[in-house]
Amino acid sequence: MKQNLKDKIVFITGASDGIGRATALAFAGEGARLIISSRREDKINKVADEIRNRFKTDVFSFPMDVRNRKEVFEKTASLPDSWKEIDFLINNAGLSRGFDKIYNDNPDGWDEMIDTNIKGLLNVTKAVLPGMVERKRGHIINIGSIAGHEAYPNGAVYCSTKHAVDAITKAMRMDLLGSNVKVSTIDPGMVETNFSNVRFYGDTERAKNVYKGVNPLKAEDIAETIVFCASRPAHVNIAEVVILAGAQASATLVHRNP
Ligand code: 8X3
Repeated sequence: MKQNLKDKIVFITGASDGIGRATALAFAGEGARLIISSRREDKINKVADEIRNRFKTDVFSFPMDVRNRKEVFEKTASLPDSWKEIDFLINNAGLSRGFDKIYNDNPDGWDEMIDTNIKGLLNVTKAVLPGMVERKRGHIINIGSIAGHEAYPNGAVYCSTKHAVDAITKAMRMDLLGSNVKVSTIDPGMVETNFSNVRFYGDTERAKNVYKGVNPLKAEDIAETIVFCASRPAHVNIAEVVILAGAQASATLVHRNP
């Protein structure tokens, strides 16, 4: 039987747009109470206002850079008491920077990806997970990628960060065995969000071409899957979901209509 998500506390990082925002809206639709963060204060507060207006649910929003461990620990420790008992952590904050052969690639982008996708995910997990273990309940849902299952040209570092998410998810599940805390990973393929724009440093033309002739996944498709995983009954853990666009057979094999 489906687990009721009403009044559950759900913490989503990187929630100002894309998959994070869509996921926040989807949980709000289930009556959950939301903690949402992203780097930009104005953007995250706007999403919080939208949720309050549309769903009349409780939202607590704040700016947080997952790369900054001190900030992550301080902000999560200073959550008001009524928000402290987090039921679900959606480790969504992540990005891709640069798309080039490894010998031409910009190492600054490597730092951004490793610091956000791997260390950022670990920082937030370290801040939230001990409480879940103590309370003997909770569920962490990591956002991985098809790039965590395959490597592809021009994506060495991005793919390596998502392979890391896959390994962290698997090892966490082992560490948490018997703790009553679940760990899952949702691994999307081609989703049309701001992702490619960020990857190509704001080259919108190049970003648009990624989805040309394809009907890509929408952020809402991923959000729906995350809510499905979160709402399984206690005895069910969906360990891993790989979701591709209908016109996709692998990260790089995509059928395009002319
Ligand atoms: C995003 C999917 O295939 O662009 O994580 O790496 S892909």
